[in-house]
Amino acid sequence: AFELSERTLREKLELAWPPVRKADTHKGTYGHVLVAAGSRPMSGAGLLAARAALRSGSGLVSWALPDSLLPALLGRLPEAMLLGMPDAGRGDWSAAPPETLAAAAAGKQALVIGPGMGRWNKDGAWLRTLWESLPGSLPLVLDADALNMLAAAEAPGQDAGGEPFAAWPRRAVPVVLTPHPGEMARMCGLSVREAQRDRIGLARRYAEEHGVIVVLKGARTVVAEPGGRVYVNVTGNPGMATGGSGDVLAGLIGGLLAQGLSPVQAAAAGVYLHGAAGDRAANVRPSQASLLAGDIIERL
Ligand code: NPW
Ligand code: AMP
Ligand code: MG
Repeated sequence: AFELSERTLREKLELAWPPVRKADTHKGTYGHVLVAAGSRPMSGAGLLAARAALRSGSGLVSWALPDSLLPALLGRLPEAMLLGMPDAGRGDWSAAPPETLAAAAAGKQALVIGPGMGRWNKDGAWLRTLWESLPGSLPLVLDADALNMLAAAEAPGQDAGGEPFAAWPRRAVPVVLTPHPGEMARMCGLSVREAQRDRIGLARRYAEEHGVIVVLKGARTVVAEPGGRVYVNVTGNPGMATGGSGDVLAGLIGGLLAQGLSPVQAAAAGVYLHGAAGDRAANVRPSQASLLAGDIIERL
């Protein structure tokens, strides 16, 4: 496994680093990311993901959220555009057809799905329908409740088109999955203990078998790509063990994808930057405990 450093980003991942903006560019140059996130009790997850996508440098950010939450959120993130999804007044995603979200993704360069969405879909069929409705060339980040839908599709007796995730049609651009160990355990039918035993091996096998980029989070986050290459992150600190940190990472990776980074470049650069920003936010050891997820965004 390669240690994730700026040198690795440049030399192994062939990323122009540090990123530099050319003078003759405009917001259209830097991509438009759609963030599908948040529900009534977890609208903050959507705010964090969309704000992190903006801080990543993407040109435009749209945030799709349940329609009845819109009035309360107007003005909370003026830089983002809000897209209300049908919600029958419930403030959740249970009445939002996946086809409606797919239509909203037209013309976007990346889509982030999952932070704070909630767990209304018990068999993964919602995500499977979305999967079929989106162009295969659209880069995706699946996080949090989108990963729970993948896990649900795997569970015996469930039905997401009758197939486990490994049998879903491959996309032209590999998807980025960002599980924490609890989500990884659910996706693999393991206990958290088992999932943590061989993090590099598990992430590598999952990436290979499913043709996806796996970001297995936690202290020393592992990034694995199909073909066997693995990167281990060295930035970050336990101050980041706080609600919303992962929602920030998902938005950040989505924003990097929208700017044209490849899935593995966006995942690796996102993980590295997220940890480095978390280190700046914690700054000195005693203040780690007070770190908020929003502080990570402000240090990007
Ligand atoms: P345990 O029991 O704590 O040791 P869930 P969630 C395990 C949204 N949020 N190492 C953990 O283990 C998210 O986006 C909204 C080892 C437990 O078993 C989701 O939509 C916020 N184990 C939703 O909430 C802020 C680890 O995983 C399980 C681990 C639910 O997401 C908060 C817990 O995971 C949140 O982001 C590790 N490093 N990390 C908002 N402000 O709106 C986790 N586990 O049940 O998937 O719950 O991660 O809170
Ligand atoms: P989530 O559980 O989805 O909110 O994601 C938590 C985020 O914080 C991930 O990016 C983790 O890698 C990061 N994180 C959590 N705990 C630690 C830790 N002890 N050291 C470094 N990073 C951490
Ligand atoms: Mg999370």
